[in-house]
Amino acid sequence: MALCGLAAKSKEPEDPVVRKCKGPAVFCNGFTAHLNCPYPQAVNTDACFSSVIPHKQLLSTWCDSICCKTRVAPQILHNALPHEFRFVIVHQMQTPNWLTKTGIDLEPVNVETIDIRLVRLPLRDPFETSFGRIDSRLIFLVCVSGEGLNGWGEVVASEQPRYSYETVGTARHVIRDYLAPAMLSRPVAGLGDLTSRFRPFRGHKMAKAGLELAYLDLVARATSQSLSQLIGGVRRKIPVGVSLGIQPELGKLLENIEHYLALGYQRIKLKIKPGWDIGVVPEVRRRHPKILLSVDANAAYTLEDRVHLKTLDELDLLMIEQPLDGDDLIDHAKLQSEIGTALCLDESITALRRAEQALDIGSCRIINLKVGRVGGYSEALAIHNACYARGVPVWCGGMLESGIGRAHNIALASLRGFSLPGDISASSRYFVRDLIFPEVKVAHDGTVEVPTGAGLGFEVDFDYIASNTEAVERID
Ligand code: OSB
Ligand code: MG
Repeated sequence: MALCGLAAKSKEPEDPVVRKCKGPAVFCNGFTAHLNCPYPQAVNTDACFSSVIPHKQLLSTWCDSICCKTRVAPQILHNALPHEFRFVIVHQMQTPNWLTKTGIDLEPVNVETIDIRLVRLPLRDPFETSFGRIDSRLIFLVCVSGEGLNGWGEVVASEQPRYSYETVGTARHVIRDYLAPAMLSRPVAGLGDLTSRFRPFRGHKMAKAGLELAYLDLVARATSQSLSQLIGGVRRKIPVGVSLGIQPELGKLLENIEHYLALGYQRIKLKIKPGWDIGVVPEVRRRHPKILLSVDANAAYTLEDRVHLKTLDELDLLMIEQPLDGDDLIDHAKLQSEIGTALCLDESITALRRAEQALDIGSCRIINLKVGRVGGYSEALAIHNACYARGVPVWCGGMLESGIGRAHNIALASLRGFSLPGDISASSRYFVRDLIFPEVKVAHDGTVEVPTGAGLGFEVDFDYIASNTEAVERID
């Protein structure tokens, strides 16, 4: 494998405790660190060791996992690697102590009012997944006020219970009747305080997350920090990919792919379903042999489709996302044991415990993290930390958020463990006009800048929000 070759050729003098060898291993302090990079499709390409960012990041996760599994100090692995890769290890050595921390301790905040608001945004193009098609997005905004400041969050539930059981309607009911009163009952003494007030109410994680997001934006503004800073983010730019819906015909999909690659997006994710899979993905791979390509089935298959799904195993995909049921871990583990491509779970990962169980039984090798799906920053940070400690890559998923939810996703994806491109596209990928300014932009290198201003780091466009509001309600 390319890395082994390069490692063996390195001209560095040998460190006394590290022996580089020709085979796929480095001996470090009596441990053997196998150089089996979990992303062969990335390391085998010529581009891998150039300055292409996604590959560096894949490598970074891999190095982290080597240090973690072998308990080899990063410095030792650093010495064993050729020069080109040492920056990866330098980052690892600078990992701050937040890794062991769960939750964030904050000053008590007196939340006085909670506004919930439904805003309809037309989509530029219809978006189709295995569970349905939409042509506008009903955005659910939450604005909490207190200490003379506002904090904004977004509830990512959809209008219909298709991606998950939550809907805009259920979230409105649960926030209005249970969560908001719990939040308003006394000053909120921290994220842990808020989550423990929400815990007695089962499920409804998107509703809970909406309030957590708004609260954290308020706290970040009150303490003049960006959300990224507040949660311990380390990235100034985040790599992004694009999720492409099911199209009426292959030609249209191929056109879209060209379009987003030309804009710089670092990874293409194709939505698949029975009938829009093995006739489509191989053709995309044939035309784009080197791109980072993944597929997302949104639970459209069962284990009986395993032979069918194995066709995808030949295509050097970065991952297959949520092929089986949203509730399932066990069948995914069976499928993962039979195919080489990494499975990634989205719908199935609803909490830290589920994530740990999934990893323990081998249901997946990658996790898509969505702050809404897991109930907020608190649980998302915990899952992130657990994955980081195990060397499991995570990436930030999306739910067709407005700029407000998108800004929260950017903050989350600035954490160290988000080593794969997220579904955080430019505002203009979905909307003609967004609810924030400046709108989210994707640079030509396929990255989004992490803003440094207080809170979300974007201005909220009240006028545009007001002109598109279908319903608004104040709870105090
Ligand atoms: O499964 O990741 C998903 C959109 C809505 C619901 C579920 C998903 C998606 C996407 C689009 O894939 C992600 C985005 O660009 O926001
Ligand atoms: Mg998904």
